Amino acid sequence: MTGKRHWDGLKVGTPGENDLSIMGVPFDGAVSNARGAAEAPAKLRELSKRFSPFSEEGRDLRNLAIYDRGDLPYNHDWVSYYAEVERQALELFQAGTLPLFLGGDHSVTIPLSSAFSRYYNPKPVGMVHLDAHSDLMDMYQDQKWSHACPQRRFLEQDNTSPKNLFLVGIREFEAEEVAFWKNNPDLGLVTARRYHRDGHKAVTSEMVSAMGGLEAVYLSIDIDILDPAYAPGTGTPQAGGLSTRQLIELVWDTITRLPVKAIDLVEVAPPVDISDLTSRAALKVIYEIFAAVNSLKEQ
Ligand SMILES: [Mn+2]
Repeated sequence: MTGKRHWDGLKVGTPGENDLSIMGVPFDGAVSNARGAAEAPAKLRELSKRFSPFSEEGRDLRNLAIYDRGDLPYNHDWVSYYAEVERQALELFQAGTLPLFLGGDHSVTIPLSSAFSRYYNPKPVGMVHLDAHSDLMDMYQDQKWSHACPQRRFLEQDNTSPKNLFLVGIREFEAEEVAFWKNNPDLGLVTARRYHRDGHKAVTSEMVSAMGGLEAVYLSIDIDILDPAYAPGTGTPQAGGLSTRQLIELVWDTITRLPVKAIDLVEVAPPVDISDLTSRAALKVIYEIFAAVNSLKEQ
């Protein structure tokens, strides 16, 4: 494992003793449009040097122990790379602390959520997916491991089901995804428009009542849930999205109200960004993830 570790001001944890483990998965071989997400883990660590170890409400994060395993170096053989991602993710689940995985494009959620489902099997597991896209394609551009497919792959695990998948922020579909949604009325799918019209409280209550009975939930954050005004630097930006403020509130509610046991943040693409706006938005979300985890520790 290589990779620079910063998260300045936070306590450096060890593999056995930490509150949160970070692993970078710098893979962007599965995107359909602009590449560059492979550069996100290094960029986020670099910018973290300038982030204060206090949350936006003044919560002191200096006692939060972070163990950063670095990045899993990218190789061009998907099969062996994904097998390695899955193996290393499984090790993190076995270590018993909360992992935060930094993509990479959204295809990395395929091996990561596979490790997660396998670890908790036979207990049912859930997924909260915050994204402009539902990623429910069976195949995309002749590829089952496209970044358009992770939630279909997740639903192939035998301890998952559409009723334990909750998507928020969706505003772009392929025909097959609309058909899948209509054929699976249990699927929790909140479009960006419905989020806007029903409001944050109604949507998060719906999410908690859908998933509250589970013991383990995976939170997958695609930065393109944000409107391109907030996050222009991503492979497939889509107008009409959420604000950074709304995403931070969604992340807080998910972590503090559901049993979140894994988190990923994907699709930040520094080479197509403007003044690092997207990376900074992602880091803001990451530091509020730290704060939410810290708030649970204090309970
Ligand atoms: Mn997306």
